[in-house]
Formats: sequence, structure tokens, C-alpha cells
Amino acid sequence: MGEAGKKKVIIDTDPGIDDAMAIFVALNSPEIEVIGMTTIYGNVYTTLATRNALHLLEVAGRCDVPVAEGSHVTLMKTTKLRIASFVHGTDGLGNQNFPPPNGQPIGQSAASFLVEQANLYPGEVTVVALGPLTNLALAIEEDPDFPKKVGQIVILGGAFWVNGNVNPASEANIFGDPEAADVVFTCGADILAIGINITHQVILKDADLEKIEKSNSKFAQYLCKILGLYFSYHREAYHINGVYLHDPTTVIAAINPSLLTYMEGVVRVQTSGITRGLTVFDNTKKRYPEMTPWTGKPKIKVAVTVDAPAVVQLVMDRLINT
Ligand SMILES: [Ca+2]
Repeated sequence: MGEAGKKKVIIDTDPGIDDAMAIFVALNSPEIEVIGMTTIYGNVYTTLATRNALHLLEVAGRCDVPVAEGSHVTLMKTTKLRIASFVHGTDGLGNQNFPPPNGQPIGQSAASFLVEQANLYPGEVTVVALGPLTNLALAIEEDPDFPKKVGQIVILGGAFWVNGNVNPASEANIFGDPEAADVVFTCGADILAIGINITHQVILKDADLEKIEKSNSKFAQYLCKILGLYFSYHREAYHINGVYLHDPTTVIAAINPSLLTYMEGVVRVQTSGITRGLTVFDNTKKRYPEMTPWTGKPKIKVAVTVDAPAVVQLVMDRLINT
């Protein structure tokens, strides 16, 4: 490990069709070095997420990247899991029923792996979180200094000033474990949150898919097999001829943050009632007369604008040119 000048990245993921795209983009980006992957439920259950992570690394020829299996349950343990197989297929990868991977996850939990790597490389590890935030909350529980030791956490999560995608209040990754999300957003780490207010602007269109279909790159050829289902879902659910690049945009934010702008403020997560999973941003401009649940909590960065064509272009480059 340790390629000079490259940002060390751990991808926390629930693959997932757009997770697969994001993982391929990360593995084919010279600016970063993927030092591990950790898995979580979300698009699929955790066991299948682990299997898919290993499978995608085998497709990429990167079996050297360790995979640590994450939590099978939410932080509170009792919450019923919401699994988005209706978006990604029952296998999480477009119902292609790929053969099982040969590799195995390492014998360490995702949370322990995150803590270990942050201790090995203090201030140098970027965690790109593409699923519910349970593993990160458990890492903070395991090592209260983790927020100080981790370099940055780039999170795909939240719906800031827009409707959610699970329901009008809530975005899927935050809805998956709101208690964990609230722990992570208020932990004091350097956090950049990419919500669906951003990712719903970044669309891979039919014309881009045609370019992917024509490419000989192994990533492009693999993605052609699994993207069909994702396009159909978007046509039905959103009436668009394209797909949102949620997870790939988040990887790009870790690679080239200058393609986004952000505001700083305190984010808390609603954990009960009909707005469970709602992310509420306090810009801290007003001095409220009373203490609020936001008062004194650490600020994070929340993305507010994105150069969507540039992000799509970069994603396409990394998928097509291998
Ligand atoms: Ca994901």
C-alpha cells in the first residue's frame, strides 16, 4: 500500500448498479488509491453486498483490494431494513445472476477495518460512503477519536432543500439508518455531503449509454449488461431517458471537489415520525434565543451546486478509457 501522492480511499458500499459504476470509476482514477472496501445493506442485504463487492473487484482484476463485511443491522439493531432490490434487481446487479466470486472478505468487521486504517494513516484516509452510514457510526463508537483521525468522509446522502427519493422527506441512504446518519453528521470529522439535490442534476443519458455500448473497455462492456434495468426503473419512476449518477458523482467529489460548491453548516437528522430520515441544515447565521438541537454541533460541508456536464464527462472518461 501507499502509492505516493495519491489520496487513500475506502469505499463503503451496497452494490448496487450505480455503486458498480462508482467503484469502477474509483479503480480507474489515477488521483486516488482504493485501499479497501467495506460493505453495508441498502440496495441489497449485507451478505450480498459483500459478494457483489468481491465480484466487482474480480471483474476489475483488483483482487488485491481487501473487502471488510459491514453491519447486517442498523445502529439501533431493531429497525426493519429497507432493501431497494426493485431498483437494482434481486441480485443488486441488474438480475444478471453472475457466478459467485472466488474471493473472501477479510476476517475483520467494516468498522474495525475503518478504525485500523485511520490509525495507520492518520489524516490521510478518505472514506467515500455510498450506503447507509451504520459502519461509520460503529467505527465512531469503537474509537471516539476516529473523526479526528479520518481524513475526510464524503457521503452520498440527504435531500437538502428538495424532496427525498424514499418519500417526500427522506433520501434512501439516510432513511436506511437515520440514527447512524445523525451520529456521523455530528461527529466532528471533515465531512462533505452530496445529497440528491446534487445527484438529480447529474444524469447519464441514452446517448451516453450508446457510447458505453460501443466501448471495448472491460468496465463499459460489463456495465452494458447491468444498466438496462436501471434505465427502465428511471423511465418508470421519474419519466426520464437516463439514470441519476448518485454514487459515481460522490466518487468524483472525492477526486475533484472543485466540480462542486458547498455551504457549511450543522446537519441533524430526524429520527422519528413521518419525516424520519429528513436532513435539516442549519446555516448558523441566526442566533436563536434558545438552545436548539443544532447549537454547538460541528459544521459539515453540504454540496449546493455541481458542474453536472463535467462530472458526467469525467465518469464517462473513466469508464470508457481503460
Ligand atoms: Ca449505493
